[in-house]
Amino acid sequence: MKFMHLSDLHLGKRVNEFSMIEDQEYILKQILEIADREAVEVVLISGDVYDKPIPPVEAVRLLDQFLVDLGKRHLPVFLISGNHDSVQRLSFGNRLLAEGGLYIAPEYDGMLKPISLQDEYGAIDVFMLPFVKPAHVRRFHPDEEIESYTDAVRVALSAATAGAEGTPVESLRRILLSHQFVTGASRSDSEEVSVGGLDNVDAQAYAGFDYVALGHIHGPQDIHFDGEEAEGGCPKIRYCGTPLKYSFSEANHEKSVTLVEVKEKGDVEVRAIPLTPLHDMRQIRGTYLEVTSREFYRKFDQNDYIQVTLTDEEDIPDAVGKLRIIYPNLMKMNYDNKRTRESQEVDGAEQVEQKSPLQLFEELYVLQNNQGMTEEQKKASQALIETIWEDER
Ligand SMILES: [Mn+2]
Repeated sequence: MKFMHLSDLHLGKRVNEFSMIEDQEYILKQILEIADREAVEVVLISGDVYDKPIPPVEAVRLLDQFLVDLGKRHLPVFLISGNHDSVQRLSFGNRLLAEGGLYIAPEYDGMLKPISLQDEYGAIDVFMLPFVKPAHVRRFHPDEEIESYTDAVRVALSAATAGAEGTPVESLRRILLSHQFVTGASRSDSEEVSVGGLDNVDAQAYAGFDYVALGHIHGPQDIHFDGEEAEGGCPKIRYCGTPLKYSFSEANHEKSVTLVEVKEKGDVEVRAIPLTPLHDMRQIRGTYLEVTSREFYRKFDQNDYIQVTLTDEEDIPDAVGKLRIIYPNLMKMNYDNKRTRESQEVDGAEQVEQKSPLQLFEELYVLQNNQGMTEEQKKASQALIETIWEDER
């Protein structure tokens, strides 16, 4: 059976104040084309469907359209909530929607019952564990010792029951959707994982599954399972990543969807299909003259989401406004020069009182620009200071 594994759509997200909704609409269409081309049979969406617990209307519309488009293709869809979603809001109507093949994980209630699918090799049980914290799991398993996220996931999964009756355990294949930070995963800037790093789950907690479709971490990556081998081999554990770049730390990612082909027990094949965004995310650097030369910008799409790092020693007046003429989707601009590289300490009050206004101003200038004033600038400043003082008398 052929699964498509998606996660972290973050519908409704704004990146550096730019709405991503058009980019998201574009990429969801591309995902549908891939589903058609690859003859995908089941879609898994592993959390962070929306960017916010109360998503904007256009994000709700977009998800609705995407689910309708999948429904038209008669593809069963499994969807769990991530830490950005509100599990109660996202799972509204889930018992009714399940009738139509749209399975949305309800709020965690201490149980984990699978939906059973059938293919030529027998039954495949699909389990859905929405994003959980230790407190969620503790509430339903008060007798278990749950101190960490690893404990929470382990205990939650230990309550997993078998779905289809009659399929012998040794040939039963088990798929899990989960949205957690698994130990060892490499992060990027857009995840908003809680700081402190106490939220990680050891991969061993996922023993006993054939494929674990993870969400939460935004770069696509396989997770190495170093636990004791369960019967039927190690699980394949993978983050499929976001369909779009959501921070400049992801500028060099290749975004993709993950296709998972599950054959007989022990035979799971994973493939990434690259996605091409409406606007790429790109970091460029150079002097103002360099980055505004045609020779420079004709090598890529000027409509990309751009971060410019200017290396000029002197600030360019209204640089953002000017750069936006060439790069309309300029998201960020910063300087990398002597001024931004070095920081200096400010003197205490006593030393300040002994200095002349010009000396103080000169120090401020050096602090900001990491170079002294020219003689001309000194003269102009001195004249200005005298004029101001004259007025005050
Ligand atoms: Mn996320």
